[in-house]
Amino acid sequence: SLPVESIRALSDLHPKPASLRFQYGTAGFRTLASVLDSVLFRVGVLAGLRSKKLDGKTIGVMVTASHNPEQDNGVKLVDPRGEMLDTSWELHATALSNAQTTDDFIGELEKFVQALKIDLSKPARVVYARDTRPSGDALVSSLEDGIKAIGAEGRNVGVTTTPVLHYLVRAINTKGTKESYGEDSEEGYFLKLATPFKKLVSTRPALSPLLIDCANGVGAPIAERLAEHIGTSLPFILENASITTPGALNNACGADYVKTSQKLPPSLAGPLQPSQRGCSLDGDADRLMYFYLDEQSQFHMLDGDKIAALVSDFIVDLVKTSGLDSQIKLGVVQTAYANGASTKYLSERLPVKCVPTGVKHLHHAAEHYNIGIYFEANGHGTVLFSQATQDLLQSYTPSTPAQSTALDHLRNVNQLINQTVGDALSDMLLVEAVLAHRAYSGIEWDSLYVDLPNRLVKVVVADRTQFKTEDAERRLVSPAGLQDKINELVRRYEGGRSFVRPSGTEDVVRVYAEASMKSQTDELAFRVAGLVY
Ligand code: 16G
Ligand code: ZN
Repeated sequence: SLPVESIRALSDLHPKPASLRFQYGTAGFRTLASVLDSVLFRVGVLAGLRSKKLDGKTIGVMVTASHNPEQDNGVKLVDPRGEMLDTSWELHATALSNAQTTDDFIGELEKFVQALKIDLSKPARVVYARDTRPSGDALVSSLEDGIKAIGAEGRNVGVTTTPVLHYLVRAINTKGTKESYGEDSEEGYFLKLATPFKKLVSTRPALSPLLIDCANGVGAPIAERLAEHIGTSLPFILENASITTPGALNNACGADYVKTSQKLPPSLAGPLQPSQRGCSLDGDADRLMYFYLDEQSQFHMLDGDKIAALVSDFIVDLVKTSGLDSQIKLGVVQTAYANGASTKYLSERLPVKCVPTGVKHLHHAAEHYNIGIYFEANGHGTVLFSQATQDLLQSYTPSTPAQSTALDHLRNVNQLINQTVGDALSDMLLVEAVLAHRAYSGIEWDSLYVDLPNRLVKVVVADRTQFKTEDAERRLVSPAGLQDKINELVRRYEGGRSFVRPSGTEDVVRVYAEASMKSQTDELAFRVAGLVY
């Protein structure tokens, strides 16, 4: 039965603030760090129960608020294969976090254990980590109390990136099996990335140094250690690496800043030379944006859609050259935020599917292909190779030297990619490897297609739950009649497209618009926003 006494004693140390309602959303729980203590404790208990439910498999817990301001924090659970928490458990997490008193919490737990038939005699294992936020240390202590209360075994990884934690969960759970993912240590992670990268670029002319904007977050120390493993094959120049300066995290820098403002972080105006490649990580290093300055020092952004185009082309070519194109079906997954020009470009080359926002939707859709490529425009993405495809890559015997080289490259690409979740550092090495093979500079990569001007606007509304969508968020079904009005507006703009959806992470409604001309795009976005307000 439940260790009620230990849960009660420890739960009393982590009371839920009255009048607050928490929700496990697309990014787990995320809000002001100062109100998260009880949530962390309860997530510790829940992680233990999830592990017991899955026969003692190790569950991951990541304490981070990604690109949010420094005073926020958050927490999300990672399932045994290194993937997002199963959707059905999101509701359980929300329910447990909102129990008002310790008694209510224990009552909810008892109901929950019974309903899900959780065998409490099973072992429980939890591995956890946090980003560099100053609030992280105390929140991890609260989490540890929860892990202890349920009698689970905890492993603290300390300060690391979200993708490293996902990697570790998969590595721990596949240890000693034929699907082994590598050593279950940060060292194992660096080797997983560095070894295939060095092989991929070894026959290519040396890459020029890459400037990396670390958002003053955990990407900085991890990139620094990755650099030691990468060596001279790709020199890193780390910028915005001040992880102890109060208020610096994600402040006017990082991947989200670059994507939303479509500008170079002011701190990079000096360090980034014309024609040099640069990229930005977000606060937990699971998003990546590229950019460069042209000869006129004009800023150009290469977002998740451009990464998808670059990577898809490369993989399509390798599959064809290796002689495996009849056996490997590729596909790309995007969301409604994908630039229309990228969707057009990709659709001319391979199947493209559109799904609702959020990694879990993209990830699951990508699993339907032998090789599934997914990137959100915001820079979060990865490439999934099905197990059968990985086996095929191992067993296939090429019949020409060209096939053999392409096969080697495919094997290395498969190794290099962190397939558990979007990983800015893994994606960055993948991009660099493709650029080396294509002999592309930023300009050539950028010219694969020309982005349509686009604009994103946030609207604060009385009740965002009134906004309901269908067709992968491209159409509103509620409030009634609103979509018709949007359609009518969109028709008046050349190349116009616009959609409205409630945010899953903020109490706002988002409006996206694109059109052939910049001024028209802004006008369309604001007029649609006017309809929503
Ligand atoms: C979260 C999602 C991200 C999505 C974003 C949308 C994960 C791990 N992250 O950050 O994929 O793009 O939310 O936010 O799923 P929004 O709903 O506020 O627009
Ligand atoms: Zn992130």
